[in-house]
Amino acid sequence: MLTLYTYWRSSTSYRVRIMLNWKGLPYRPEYVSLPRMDHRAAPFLGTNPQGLVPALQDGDFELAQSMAIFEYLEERHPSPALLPSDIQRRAYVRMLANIVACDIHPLNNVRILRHLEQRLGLDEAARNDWYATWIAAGLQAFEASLEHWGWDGDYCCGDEPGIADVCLVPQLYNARRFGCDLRPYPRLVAIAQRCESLLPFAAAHPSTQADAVA
Ligand SMILES: N[C@@H](CCC(=O)N[C@@H](CS)C(=O)NCC(=O)O)C(=O)O
Repeated sequence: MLTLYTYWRSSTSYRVRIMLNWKGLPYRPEYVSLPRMDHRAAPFLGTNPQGLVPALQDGDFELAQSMAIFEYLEERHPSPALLPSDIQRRAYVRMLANIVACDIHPLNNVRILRHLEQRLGLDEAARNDWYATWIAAGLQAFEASLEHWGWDGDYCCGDEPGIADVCLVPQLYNARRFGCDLRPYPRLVAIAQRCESLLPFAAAHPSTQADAVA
């Protein structure tokens, strides 16, 4: 049985919950509260010394970083796949996923926002402006890329969701949470809506997690 160290509102944990559900892999959730700073204390630091969720335990093997967890799960449990079979399509969906994983999420993570407020003295309005700026830059790039490369279908690449969709949906959840305007991204919103109607995505939604706080 797999163990997932997760926090309901963590978008990177949300990614891994979707991956596990998509592949039909049962797991035991181990809840790590970010507001309580559980991620910076024992015992969690014994699992991931970087002090960030998610982390996955498979037997006595522990792994952190959602995208590394993705590659591990995809290789270990190739079917149902989250990568297309065609090499160029595989590269394409990784490119889209990296817009979120490398160019949006790291700039807007909790520790960055906390640093802006507590060390650099930004007020809430300035912090939200920072957040919205990097969300907009990334989502614009994602939306424009779908148009530029012209892949069609119901999802980011064709008619099956994949790793790009797995990254997109939690990022849009975060954007909504922070009140970002999503009207400039009609393709992204439509794709996410389709994904959210699928059980593996719905069952991974933050609001359905046992550690969710109203
Ligand atoms: N690149 C990492 C990022 C992990 C990460 O930053 N997780 C966030 C939650 S979404 C976290 O633990 N934040 C705690 C903090 O910033 O103090 C991944 O993809 O797993």
